[in-house]
Amino acid sequence: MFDVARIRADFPALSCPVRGKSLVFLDSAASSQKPFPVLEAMERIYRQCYANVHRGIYAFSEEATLAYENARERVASFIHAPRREEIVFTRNTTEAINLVAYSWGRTNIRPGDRILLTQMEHHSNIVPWQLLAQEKGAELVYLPITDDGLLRMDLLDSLLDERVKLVAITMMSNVLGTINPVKEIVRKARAMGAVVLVDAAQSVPHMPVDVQDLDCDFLAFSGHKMCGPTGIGVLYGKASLLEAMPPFLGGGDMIRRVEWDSATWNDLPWKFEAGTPAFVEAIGLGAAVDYLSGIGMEKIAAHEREVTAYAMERLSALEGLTVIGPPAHQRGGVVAFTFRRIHPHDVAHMLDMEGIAVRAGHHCAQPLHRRLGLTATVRASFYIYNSPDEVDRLAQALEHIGQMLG
Ligand code: C6P
Repeated sequence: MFDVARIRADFPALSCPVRGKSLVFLDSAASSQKPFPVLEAMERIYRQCYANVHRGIYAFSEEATLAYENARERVASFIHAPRREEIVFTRNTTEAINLVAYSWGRTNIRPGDRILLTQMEHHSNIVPWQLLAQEKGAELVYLPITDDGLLRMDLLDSLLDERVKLVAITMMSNVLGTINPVKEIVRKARAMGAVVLVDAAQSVPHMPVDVQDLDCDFLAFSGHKMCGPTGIGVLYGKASLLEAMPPFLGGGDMIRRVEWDSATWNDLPWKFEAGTPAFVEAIGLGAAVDYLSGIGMEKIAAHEREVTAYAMERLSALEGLTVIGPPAHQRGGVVAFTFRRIHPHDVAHMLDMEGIAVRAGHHCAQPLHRRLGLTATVRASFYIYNSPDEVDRLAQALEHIGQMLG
């Protein structure tokens, strides 16, 4: 039994009234709320042992360093990374993908090479590759989607030829909710000698993810979407690849020895962590990982499937409402839709008046919206603390908006 009421009690922000109503927070795909254990873990460092990490030969610094490296260990085991050195802390998914584009990409991509993406990528998994392709004379190729937002897997083999050096795909779309067959894509791509990066911004927070089982080369995600703080993200990379890559940023902590005109690099993962890291945030992420593991990722995924299926049923029944993307059994907790001819921003604004927070716009996926013949959608996204009652509140509010606007 998934006890939503008990989980909600862990999230102080959820009991803050909004516009005189109880809050219905349906925008966790943008960023999730934070539970007490995460807030407390960060406060403990600031109050009890705050000092810079990897630098001080004194108790506070040693304790903070230990907590920071311990958070790395917990993140590694959360995604089943074989070695903790394969976990590089970044600011977010976007920075993790850019790190690979700058460091691996600039070393390995040559004129005429191809980078294979899909039509459902977030801008963070498009623009870094555009910059790289423009600089290197490489070409971007997109695996098309069907009208219901599934990947055209029937076209994969024909697009995956020896020119493709990198495949960069999202595990779950932030707009369609589609969960992609990443393991199969990785197997085919690796058989062709391509390196695979998985954008796991929407999957790691919501379902079990095992990098060894996927066998991907890189995987990127953000702490703030999984109950952790902002300013901390993760790049998982296979050690053999990370070892061979040049640094991304230069500065303190990432070096072994510095001469006037040259330097040598620190070991993994610190080679990629220049400057004072966001160590308090990393410690908060470690607490978030413990919190989610305590509930169980299988249970979280099952709960979100249930709420999403209910939301699709309730919303699809509303006159003039069109949900985009695949059926509930092929998606995670994201439901984007259009409602009559009402502008998505107006829908979101009117829902806000009822204390319901949703996102409206292109959700950082303009090419995908264009492919669907849309400029914007309204998006409700669900997490551990959302209940079917909140779906009812959303459906009732939409019905009311429909009646008001005719
Ligand atoms: N999507 C959304 O509302 P950052 O901003 O770096 O933490 O995450 C970027 C990102 C990358 N890939 C996918 C699939 C994503 O969904 C996101 C973030 C948020 O959908 C904010 S635009």
